[in-house]
Amino acid sequence: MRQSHQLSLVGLLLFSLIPSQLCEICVSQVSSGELALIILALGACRNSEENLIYDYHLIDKLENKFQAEIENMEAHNGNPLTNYYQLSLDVLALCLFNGNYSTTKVVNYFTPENKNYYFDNQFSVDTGAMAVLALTCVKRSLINGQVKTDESNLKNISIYIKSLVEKILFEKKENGLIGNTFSTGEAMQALFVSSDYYHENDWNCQQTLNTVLTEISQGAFSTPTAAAQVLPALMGKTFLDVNKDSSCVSAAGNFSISTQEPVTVTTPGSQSSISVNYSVRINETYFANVIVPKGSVFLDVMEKAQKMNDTIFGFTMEKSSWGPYITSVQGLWASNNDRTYWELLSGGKPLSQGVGSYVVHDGENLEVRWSKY
Ligand code: B12
Repeated sequence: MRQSHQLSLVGLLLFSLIPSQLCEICVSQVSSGELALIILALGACRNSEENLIYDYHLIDKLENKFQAEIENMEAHNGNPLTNYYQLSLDVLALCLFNGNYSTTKVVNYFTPENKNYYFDNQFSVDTGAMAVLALTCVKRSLINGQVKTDESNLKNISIYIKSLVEKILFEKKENGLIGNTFSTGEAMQALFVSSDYYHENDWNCQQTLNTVLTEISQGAFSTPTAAAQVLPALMGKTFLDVNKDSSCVSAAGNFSISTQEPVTVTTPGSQSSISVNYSVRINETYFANVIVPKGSVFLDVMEKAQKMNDTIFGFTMEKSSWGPYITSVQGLWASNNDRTYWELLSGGKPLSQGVGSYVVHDGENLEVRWSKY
């Protein structure tokens, strides 16, 4: 057979395999939490898209991924493949879409003292909030009798929710934010579903909402993921509403906020370049003074330093829903099994934005530090 014929036959074969194979490949590459989010998104609208969950057996696949997370914890000192935010998304999606999960395992792994709720000894409000949503779903299924279990599991789940809600409320700031700007929307969702566990006076919802709206108008939620995470709370909705009968269009209501992107004004004669101090800290610290155009982000500084000295400032990153995530510097790779990562700091303080969004300032001391969480 001539080579061109062979090629077209191979092409035809590949083409006929593509839809199902491609989906298999995609699903095997995503993390457990990404798959859970896909299921939640597909299930949010009562239309044909919802069938994809069942046509492609996404629930079975999520059950396997959740199991892999648990096995990794057993093999690696209690550290999941990803993190507890994603394990909570897994339990939430399995619970909402009638997947199989063991209530006893949930009770064993989601104790509020578990180290995975903390990063560097700091309670992660985002993680705690997602766990409250997952545990509330499990609790409701137990009460409705959809899932059978013994009384002690139900009692423990209630105790966990109460304790996590206390920890979330403990992170409430004077201006009403809970944790930081980006965790507040998820904390609000957790507080919406757990009002039996705190007193009315413990949380001023209106104050929190007003501060979030102010932050929105200042452009804090311009990243699509940040906007997606805060939107349900602004609509008074939670992830537990995802499988309720509602058409997505009517849920949009008449909600409107105008946002203003921060404008950078360049007056004639103003500086067009700035100088920043950049350092990489492992055991010792490596310094560089870097000149970048005004308005540059942290990533521009890292790229410039890398050009100056690839051995010392060389780095890798991967795309994520929040933008570029730094995975290695000087060939030293972050690892979930060891709980290590590359922390971003300015003036010695951790940043609350990533390298792709954080705009650097003249004279600033920027640092990427090899850290444990
Ligand atoms: C778990 C987590 C981490 C873990 C990630 C490793 C792990 N074990 O999974 C650790 C503790 C290492 C971490 C580090 C950081 N994080 Co973090 N993290 C989270 C958390 C709680 C869940 C992320 C997740 O799994 N999402 C679900 C999956 C399905 O989505 P995903 O996009 O595939 O998830 C991946 C990325 O989100 C990535 N990632 C995690 N954090 C960050 C931060 C940024 C800026 C980027 C680009 C990517 C990224 O890791 C996830 C797993 O692979 C979120 C909370 C939230 N509300 O989203 C905060 C969150 C995303 N992190 C945040 C921040 C600021 C950081 C740091 C920049 C902190 C710092 N000063 O160093 C660093 C990242 C630095 C870097 N190397 O680029 C902010 C981002 C806010 C923003 N506007 O950009 C969030 C929203 C927390 C918050 N409320 O402030 N983080």
